[in-house]
Amino acid sequence: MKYLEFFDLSYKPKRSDLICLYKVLPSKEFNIKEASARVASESSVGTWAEELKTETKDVKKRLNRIMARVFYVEDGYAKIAYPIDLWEVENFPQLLSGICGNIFGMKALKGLRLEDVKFPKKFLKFYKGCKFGIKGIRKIFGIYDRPLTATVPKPKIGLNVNQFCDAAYKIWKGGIDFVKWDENLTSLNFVKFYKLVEKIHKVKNKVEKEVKENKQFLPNVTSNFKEMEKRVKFVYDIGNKFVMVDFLTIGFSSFQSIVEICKDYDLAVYCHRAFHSTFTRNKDHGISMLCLAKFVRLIGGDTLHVGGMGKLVSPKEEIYVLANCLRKKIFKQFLGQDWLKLKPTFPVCSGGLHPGIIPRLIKFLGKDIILQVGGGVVGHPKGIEAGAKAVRQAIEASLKGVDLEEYSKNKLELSEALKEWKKKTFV
Ligand code: CAP
Ligand code: MG
Repeated sequence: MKYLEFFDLSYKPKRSDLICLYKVLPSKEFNIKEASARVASESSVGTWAEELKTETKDVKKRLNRIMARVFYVEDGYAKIAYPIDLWEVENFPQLLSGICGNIFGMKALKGLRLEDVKFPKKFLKFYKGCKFGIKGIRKIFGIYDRPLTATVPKPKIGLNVNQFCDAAYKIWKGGIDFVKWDENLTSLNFVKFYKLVEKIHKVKNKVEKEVKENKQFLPNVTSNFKEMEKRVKFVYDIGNKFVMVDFLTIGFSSFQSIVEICKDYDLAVYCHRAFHSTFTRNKDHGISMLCLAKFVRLIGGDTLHVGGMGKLVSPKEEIYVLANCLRKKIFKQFLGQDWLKLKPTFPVCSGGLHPGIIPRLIKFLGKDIILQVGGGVVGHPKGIEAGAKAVRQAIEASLKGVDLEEYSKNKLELSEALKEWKKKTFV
């Protein structure tokens, strides 16, 4: 087949087609029509050799039915429609091998970025999204009127079981809802996974009795698949309600399977996005964070990091789009998406957060967010418990619409935090 056969601006996508939006940067020998046609060809049924000896009449008929087609190009963007029969819907890795595969290495392009994917009903019916999501997680805590909070007992690696649990006790005591593992904390010779889960579970029970508030912890089960299965079962047996995974570094095959296992165990899946910046950051080549947010909501992550305008690159408008994609039933930006019955996934704001940053996040995202404040709690000048209290005070002030300085007048923890990090603006 000739490349330009994959370019058809008269094609009207079927409701059953999967649609991709690509930013296409042709190499200098090609124009966007030639380059985008190559993308549609190489990501579906085509190749460089035009006359294949295998293309009998029967094969040609089939190719015509399942080939991708460029149906829109404008301002360097191309929309490509992929017929549903090109996909083994139940097999998420196969989808990525198509729409995120060879095409990113083609010499006909100097850059290619997958900006958005719009899933047809057949995908939503199979994957069904998350089991808990915003409503389910709020129900576990019995907290409905404010953002939830999380803290990683920093340093991200370095505390042994007792030291981690000691920090966890203070974090919970001061008022934080979740104690979270860090993305690269799994099981090390001085902090074994099973020991830590066992011990922190006891600490959680102790604190809950003392403060009469529900507390949860997010054990990072990231590992090879067989070990992840064991860790998930262990967390379930101990009676915890959550697991955490680095959904990208475990790979989509494991992510898809771990989510299914967690649904069976009635466990909520907290998704950390470590690894994403290797390919989301470059605006001229890679895959957008919006695509990853759609993949997580579709497959069934109960929460997802969306950025926090702190120490890591996360433009305000991107956070807003990601939060909309995760929370709205009808997502209208970019290609849009009607999520049908899939539950909203909880957006997590994190990365260099401290009480001084909290009001602006609540102002533009509202209360249905989880605020992860690590260093901003564990580094508080008056101690960890004070750090946790300062976060809760900053949330109270934000929800009441009261200026932080004003609100901190009779709140030592908040005023100390503001003093400590007032100058801390991340460039
Ligand atoms: C934040 C964090 C998170 C980042 C992830 C860290 O700690 O635990 O992993 O927020 O980035 O290790 O840096 P601090 P993102 O609160 O101490 O900054 O949320 O953008 O996915
Ligand atoms: Mg971290």
